[in-house]
Amino acid sequence: MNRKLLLFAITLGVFAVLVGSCENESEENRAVVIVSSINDNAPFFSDVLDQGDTLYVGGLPYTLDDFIREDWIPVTFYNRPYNSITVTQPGAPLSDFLITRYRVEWRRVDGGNENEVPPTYDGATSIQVPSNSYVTGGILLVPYEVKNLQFMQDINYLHPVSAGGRFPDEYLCVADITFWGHEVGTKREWPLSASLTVNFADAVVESED
Ligand SMILES: [Ca+2]
Repeated sequence: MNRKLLLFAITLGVFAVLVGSCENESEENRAVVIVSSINDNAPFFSDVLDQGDTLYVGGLPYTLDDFIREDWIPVTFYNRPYNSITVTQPGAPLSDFLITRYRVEWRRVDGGNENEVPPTYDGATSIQVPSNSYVTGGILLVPYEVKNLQFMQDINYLHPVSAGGRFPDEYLCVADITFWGHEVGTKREWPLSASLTVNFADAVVESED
């Protein structure tokens, strides 16, 4: 094989690899699903303790009606049909996408103790997003047990700074959320991610008697 023929053969080989790669990508990406919005495009305030209807009686905290509220947030997904070679009509069953699970990971952004964040949480869901559609689902962001952790209790109204607690204080955090799902009719999982600012504090809404 002379030099020119060898170069031509190498060029053909590279071209074949490139075409093969493109075909593989189009096979794997008939739809592009994104997180269009999370918590209606707003940061989330997490109340670590709900004081109920009565905050104080006779100058003392009235705790019998206090309770912890779990936090749920809306997440909107958008499924955009996508491929460059194979034509798939919007609305075709193969383009529908099913969100099946998610993971919430936390980090402090206020310079505070980086270990004082909620533990990583894995949730399951089943949110089907038809092709060329927006769908909003709800996910559990902060489970009950998180607000029972000592560092969370330290910032509720029962633990003021004057008594050795940290109230009023707040923890500024970011929740990094990864969703996984797959096209309906396939098993190949795809991740998509979003982040949300979450501030933990105690919202005391009633003045002392
Ligand atoms: Ca109360």
